[in-house]
Parts: sequence; C-alpha cells; structure tokens
Amino acid sequence: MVEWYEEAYHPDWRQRFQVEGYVYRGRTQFQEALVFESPLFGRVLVLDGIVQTTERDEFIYHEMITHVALMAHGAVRDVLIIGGGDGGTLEEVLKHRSVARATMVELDPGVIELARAHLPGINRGAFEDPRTELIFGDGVKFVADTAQQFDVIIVDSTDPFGPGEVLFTQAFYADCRATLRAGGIIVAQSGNVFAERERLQACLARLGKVFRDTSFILTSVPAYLGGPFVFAWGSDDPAKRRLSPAQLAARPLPEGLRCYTPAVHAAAFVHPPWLTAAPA
Ligand code: AG3
Repeated sequence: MVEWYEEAYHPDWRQRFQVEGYVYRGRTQFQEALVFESPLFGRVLVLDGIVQTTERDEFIYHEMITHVALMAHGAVRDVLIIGGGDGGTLEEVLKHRSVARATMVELDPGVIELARAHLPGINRGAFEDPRTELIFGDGVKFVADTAQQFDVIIVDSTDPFGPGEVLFTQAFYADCRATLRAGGIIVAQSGNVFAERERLQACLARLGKVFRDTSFILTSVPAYLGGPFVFAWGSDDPAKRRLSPAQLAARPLPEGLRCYTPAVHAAAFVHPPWLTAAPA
C-alpha cells in the first residue's frame, strides 16, 4: 500500500506527498519535526505539520530569498539570518565572497541538529564555515538588543502561527531597520499568494510603516501549497529595487546557481495586479 503524508496547512485545501520512508520523527523543544523521503522531492522537512523545504526544490526558495537582496545591495559584508535552521539560506549567503560574516539566529537548536544529521545536501557544510556565527535564541530579542550592524537581513521563518508569529510584527521590523546600515535591505518569508493574500498584504503594510520602499519578490516553490510564493522586501533606498538585468549582470555573481539570474531577479518584482489588489 502506498503511504501518503498530508500537509495540514489550510483548513479547506490540502496537498499530499508520497512517503517512501521516514527518516526522522520527533519533537524538538519548540515544535513537532518530521523528515521523510519522497520519490519526487527527496527528503522533505516538516515542522508543526507544514512543509518547510525539500531536497529537490530548496534551491528555488533559498536562491530567491538570498541572491535578490545580496545582488541588489552590491557590497554586502554582514548578513543576519533570522531562523533558517535547515542551513539552506546560510549556504547561499556564504556563496558571496564579499560576505565577511553571516550571523544566524535560530530559536530551535533541534532543527539545526536534525538538519546537520539528515539534510546535509541542503546546508552543505555551511554551519562549519569560519564566517558563520550561530546564535541560539529569540530573533526578536536579538534585533532589539544587538549593537551589530548588517547590510542585509533575511527572515527565513516558519509561518505566522506558533513560534514564528512574532517575526511578522511592525515592532520587529522597526528593530530590524535600526540594525541595518544605510542602503540596507530586509527580505522576509511571507507566504502563499493565493490562500493568504490578505495576510501578506497586511504584512507588507506593516513593513511599509517602517521602510520607504516595499515590494514582494515573487517566485514559485513547488512543494509549498499552490506553488506561487512571495518574500516581502523592505529598504529605504528605492533604487535598490530598480536595477536592470544589465546592471546586475555587471556585478560578481556566485557560480552554479540554478534559479537566480539577473533577468529572473528583475522579473520577480513584476506582479499580476490581483496580487496586490484588495481581495474580492
Ligand atoms: N521557511 C518558510 C516555510 C514556509 C512554509 N509555508 C508553506 N509551506 N506554505 C522555510 C525554511 C527554509 N529554509
């Protein structure tokens, strides 16, 4: 009999993955964690019943949450990652030679432990890189208290329920802005564009109270319910979002990327009108 994993993401919309075998099933200090093997997606990481990443499509999410901001900035030295316990974002950040330090603040050490043990194809040694500074703790508290300054902040969180909820507030965005250097950019995981349009518009509105320029990076992550997916973008410098593919192509780009290109970057800011229109 074929076994299926049904993701409990939405009350009236579900997707199922075929399960070839369970790799890890347990509870960390903060959440329910599961890793299973899927024929199409490879290893799948699920936290509190929601698919977080998979071996086969993680490059799309992690390249798009990382390289759009780092390429747009153009001279990134210090990057802060909030969340991102699987290490996929960290791995992408470290591909930029200009990055001197990548500080990652993860609430749940259990996720890093299981990612190290069971998802090495996603983090590829990133936790061991000398430029990595790993901090276990609350991202909200970290940005409120730190004296460090960053060029880019990437919020690679879970969804706004459970432990991730506090990472979607205006107060958190304001503290992030205060830790950014001039010309800094924040990018934050925001959600499913169809089922959660109101939530992500509200998230963008809160970000807009803090930053002069806001938008979404639009991409498609096959393992996430529905596919199309956005990251919120905030910066005080509108020019950072208007770079042409030719301007971006003149900058040093990490080799071996499979999703990000300067043209894909520019296209990610082009949105169909329904995305930002008031829900019907
Ligand atoms: N963090 C974002 C997960 C979003 C899940 N939402 C969903 N399935 N619609 C993933 C962590 C990857 N580093």
